[in-house]
Amino acid sequence: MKGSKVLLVVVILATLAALVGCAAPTAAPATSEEAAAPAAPAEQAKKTYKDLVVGYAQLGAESEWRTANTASVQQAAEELGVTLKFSDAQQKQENQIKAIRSFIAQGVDVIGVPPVVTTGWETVFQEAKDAGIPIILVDRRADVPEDLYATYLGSDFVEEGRKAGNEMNKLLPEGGKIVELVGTVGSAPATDRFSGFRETMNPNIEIIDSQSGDFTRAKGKEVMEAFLKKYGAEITALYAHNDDMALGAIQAIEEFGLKPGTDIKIVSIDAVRGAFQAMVDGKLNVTVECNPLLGPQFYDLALKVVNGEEVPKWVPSEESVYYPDNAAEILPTRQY
Ligand code: GZL
Repeated sequence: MKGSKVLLVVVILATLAALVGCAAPTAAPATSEEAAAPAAPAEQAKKTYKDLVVGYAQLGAESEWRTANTASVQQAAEELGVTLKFSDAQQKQENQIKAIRSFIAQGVDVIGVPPVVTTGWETVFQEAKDAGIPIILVDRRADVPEDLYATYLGSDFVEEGRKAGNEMNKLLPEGGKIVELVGTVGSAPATDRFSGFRETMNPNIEIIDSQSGDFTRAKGKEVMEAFLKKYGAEITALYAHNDDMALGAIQAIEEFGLKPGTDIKIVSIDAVRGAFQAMVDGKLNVTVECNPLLGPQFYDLALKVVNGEEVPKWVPSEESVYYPDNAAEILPTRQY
């Protein structure tokens, strides 16, 4: 009897336990892996400017435009509290590539680069991608697959060339023979300004010579001296791919004994302060703006890219065209 009573008590207790939830768990016990798995990570904390680390592989210091671009990038970093690692490649691609590799090794969040020429970037951009560091093309484009850079912030150089061609047509309604100072060979601005100009230039204008002045004042003067020696007063106008080369050419034209802006009309690009002063002095006839003040826009894009936000593949700069008639009034307002 006793045994049966004990059994009855056990059955009653087991039933009670089940009813008050003390029952053995129905789910299978956690495996060691599941038990060790960390909680789902909270949403990755978004970076702010203050904890953003940026590498900028500047191409050089060849022109007033580049100086202004560097100042804009450095000043905006300071104002925003961004940690900027900056390098100057003295217009040598191998130095820009070294700088990018150094930024990768330092583990920056994002790299900005104005490629000195359009080719030769695929390997190092792939290294950055493999390291999970986005590349932002600033100022100049590179001929690489679109998955190797996050976005391009810069001008439409072909449109700048078209504008310059239209301005040359206005200066030479009867046509004429012109010479051309080309920018750095192989660079996006030189290639595009070359082709854009030829899209709009009137057929009564003949380009009798075209040489590279590498975007510098010194080289622009040197090449213009050679043009003047060869063609002299046959030259009715000059198309310069940037103001620095135009300012060098102006010196050469004066030393040759001709009047820049009158005997030889000049169309240039950038709209730096030196160009406005030359227009005030009657030595330059027009300058097509190319905006170097890209610092604030660059960091805005950098933060968005690092935080995984969508950005357009190309963010074009807003630009205008300037003439002598109001150059004196505008000059004091120019930031570069
Ligand atoms: C254009 C820039 C060019 C300028 C030159 O965006 O890359 O390089 O026109 C500069 O003055 O040297």
